Amino acid sequence: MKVKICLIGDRAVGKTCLVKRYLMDHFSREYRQTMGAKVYKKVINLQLELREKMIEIDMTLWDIMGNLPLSDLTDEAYFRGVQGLLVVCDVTRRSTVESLDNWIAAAPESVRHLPMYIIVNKDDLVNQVEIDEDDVFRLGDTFSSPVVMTSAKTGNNVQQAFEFLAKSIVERQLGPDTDFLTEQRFGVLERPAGISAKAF
Ligand SMILES: Nc1nc2c(ncn2[C@@H]2O[C@H](COP(=O)(O)OP(=O)(O)OP(=O)(O)O)[C@@H](O)[C@H]2O)c(=O)[nH]1
Ligand SMILES: [Mg+2]
Repeated sequence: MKVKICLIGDRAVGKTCLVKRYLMDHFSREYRQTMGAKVYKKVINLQLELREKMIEIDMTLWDIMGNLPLSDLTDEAYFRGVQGLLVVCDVTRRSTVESLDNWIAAAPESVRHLPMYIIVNKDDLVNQVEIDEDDVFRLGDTFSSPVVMTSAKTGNNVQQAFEFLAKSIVERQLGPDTDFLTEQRFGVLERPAGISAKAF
């Protein structure tokens, strides 16, 4: 199954570093601003616990530059076919949290209702933290989305962030597991006497 994910959020919050940590298990201190958008690919096998099956995902990651004029976000090209968003802010800069609203508001209407995770990155910089736990909970409520604290530097929660989102997308695409529901229904119904299992 193909999955397209876009990363958005202010400049220098760590979008490119998160992608590089996930894809190459690599981190660089050097800041090189992304120009426009950069597209990455990765094929993974995702275990879908509820369905007890493994699925191959052909993942495309769109790493979009942070100091893009927000009006450019309405540009169809970035979001064409997107199925989920990682909206990234920086735990050491409160302004990057405050601008999450603007990023989400600037995305096309259809995109705003897709599965989304709020990523609070740079969790390793414990002495420079500008947002507290309450802010994190509030973020989740405001955007009705899971919030994940990550560090591209240490790798903390990075793989989880990408793969939890991928799982939400896949579950949404696959819809209810009808086999599972059927099994459950057979389990709870009393089978009337004289009727074969097949006919039932
Ligand atoms: N300590 C620490 N530094 C980080 C982390 N993630 C990124 N950085 C640093 O933050 C700076 C910006 O990282 P990038 O990944 O280039 O940021 P970006 O969001 O892609 O920025 P734009 O391309 O301008 O939108 C770099 O100097 C990184 O080394 C992290 O988790 N911890
Ligand atoms: Mg970048």
